[in-house]
Amino acid sequence: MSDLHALIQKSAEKTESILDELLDKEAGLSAPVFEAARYSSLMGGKRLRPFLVKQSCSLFDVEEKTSLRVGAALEMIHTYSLIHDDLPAMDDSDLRRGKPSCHKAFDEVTAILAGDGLLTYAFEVLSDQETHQDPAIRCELVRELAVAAGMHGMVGGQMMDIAAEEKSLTYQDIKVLQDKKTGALFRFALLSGAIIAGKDDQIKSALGQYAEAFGLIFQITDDLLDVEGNADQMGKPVGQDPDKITFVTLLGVEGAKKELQALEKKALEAICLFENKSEYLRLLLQYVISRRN
Ligand code: GRG
Repeated sequence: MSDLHALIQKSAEKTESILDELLDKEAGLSAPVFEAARYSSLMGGKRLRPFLVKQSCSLFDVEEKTSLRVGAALEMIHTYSLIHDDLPAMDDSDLRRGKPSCHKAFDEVTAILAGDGLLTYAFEVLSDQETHQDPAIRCELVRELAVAAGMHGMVGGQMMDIAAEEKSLTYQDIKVLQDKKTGALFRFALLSGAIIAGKDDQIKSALGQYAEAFGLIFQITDDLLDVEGNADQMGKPVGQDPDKITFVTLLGVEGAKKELQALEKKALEAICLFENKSEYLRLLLQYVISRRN
């Protein structure tokens, strides 16, 4: 497992450095939006999504420059979603990763614009020929990320989450909601290597099945951390909304832990066709299950 930790750390450093390179420092009247985008993009985070892009790309020997740029574009979308989620109109959160959230460090207008800027810049990066020489592959990456991030994916899931407040949801409802809200970006990450390498539907379906289980494992762990976690390690308060229906309120702590084991088994089965090349995807499941932030 220590190998995996070192690999995640190295991949996170490379993601930080490409984000630093891609995100300009501008002078003049537009400077605050650049500063706020850099502030939120370079303030840490586990960089799990770019790591998944890297692992998916490693299965098919994709060039590192391509996987880094795809990972950076995806991280920009993730960062935009966190900036907007922290706003008073949504989660109203003053802290993110233990530091003032974007609208607290700057102001609401700048935070909204920084989120919008990161969202659109992600597609500028993906569609640039520096990302891949084949325009058909760039186009497929752009389309798949748009589907994952937009109303059919993350934005739709966030709407469902907000609209569901005070409604009683079933396990199936929560699964659909979370699959869109957090699962869709993980799915894009895991499919990215197969898209770039032009792989067939059988390969994409195997990665899709792993992604579905991975997304649920990530979310159930997140819900468990909200009950059992430590605010200092999480970098934000925990247990803020005890009335919210989550996997843990529906399954109970022990039920949720059992579900994690079943999902880990499913995910492992889905990627067995990749044999040794999927070693880190296999180890990553326990890493996510035992994470403390
Ligand atoms: C505003 C369109 C829009 C969408 C927001 C994903 C999301 C939708 C909001 C985030 C709310 C939240 C905390 C969800 C729980 C799961 C999650 C995405 C946690 C944060 O992801 P990590 O743990 O974050 O990968 P780091 O800080 O490591 O990057």
